[in-house]
Amino acid sequence: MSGSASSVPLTEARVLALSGGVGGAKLARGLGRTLPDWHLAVVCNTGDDFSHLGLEICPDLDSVTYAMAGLADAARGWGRAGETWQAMETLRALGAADWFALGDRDLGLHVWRTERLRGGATLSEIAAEAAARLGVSQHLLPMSDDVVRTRLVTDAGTLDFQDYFVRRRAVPVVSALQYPGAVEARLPAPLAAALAGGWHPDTIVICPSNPYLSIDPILAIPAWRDWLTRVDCPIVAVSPIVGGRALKGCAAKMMLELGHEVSATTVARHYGALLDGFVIDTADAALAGRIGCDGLAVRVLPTVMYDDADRDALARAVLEFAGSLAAHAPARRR
Ligand code: FO1
Repeated sequence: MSGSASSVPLTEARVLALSGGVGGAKLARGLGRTLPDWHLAVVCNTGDDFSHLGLEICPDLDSVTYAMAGLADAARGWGRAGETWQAMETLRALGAADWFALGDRDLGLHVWRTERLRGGATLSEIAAEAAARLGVSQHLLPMSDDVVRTRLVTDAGTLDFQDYFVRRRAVPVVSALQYPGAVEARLPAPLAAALAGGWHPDTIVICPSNPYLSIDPILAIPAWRDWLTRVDCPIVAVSPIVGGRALKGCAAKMMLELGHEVSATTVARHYGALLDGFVIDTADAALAGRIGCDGLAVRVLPTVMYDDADRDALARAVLEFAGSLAAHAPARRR
């Protein structure tokens, strides 16, 4: 297999999912297992990407790739199962930076990607090739082939994402987020080509990812926002906030620091008129009326995913919900 990895064009995809890493990857896996091969395209946040120890690291693309391929470490949510850490031990002994843990198996992907990027391949080509070579029969795409980075304005200064999230363990208090590069960034080349040919998906799913860290970098790209505002299919988001808490990561902490109530309602308001449907957890059933009062369709479902049965059940229910919205041809809210 050479450069373009899979011969299946993106236009085969019927469902497009927007995802960050850990939480989003779980639903992406369920969607992939539920839909026929190549019917799903997952677009991954690349605002978390960074250069480290001479390597190009793409955490969310890799988390989704590993999840879809069945290679992910279930407990950590990032990196590979059965990982060993001998390269890190050597790096530590040499006095190199060891705050970002690169497992031995995982390292191979970073080395290969860095070489491919230096050889002139685009991130879209590399993501598709990595996925196909690891046995994934779904389309995986970066949000852009251009460089967009997430930066956080905090009480410890303006920080690059991984410096904030991993090195400083998300402790600094966040007052604003920046996405340098977003305004100039283009849609990833395979998506731009598919859209130029008149393709559109039947459903768009915003996975239960951190809205500020994982989905906003995508929405900060004007070409993405323009397309999502115009696209003629239901857009359904799944809340990453359950019972007033984030299942993983720092979404709840950040929500508070940005002056919002920690609630699924805040997530729905954050996405606003972009959405046609919103899925909240059974723990938040009491919020359905409040969230739906401005015409947004709300579905209450068990959204906490412990295993593949949970992921598949949520994926099926989300697709059924989106299908019901399409069938009833709602007046577009955007
Ligand atoms: N997250 C951590 O909390 N600590 C780590 O050392 C770490 C290493 C790492 C290596 C490769 C990779 O793909 C992801 C990694 N992550 C690590 C996760 C990552 O930083 C974040 O979970 C995402 O960027 C947020 O979605």
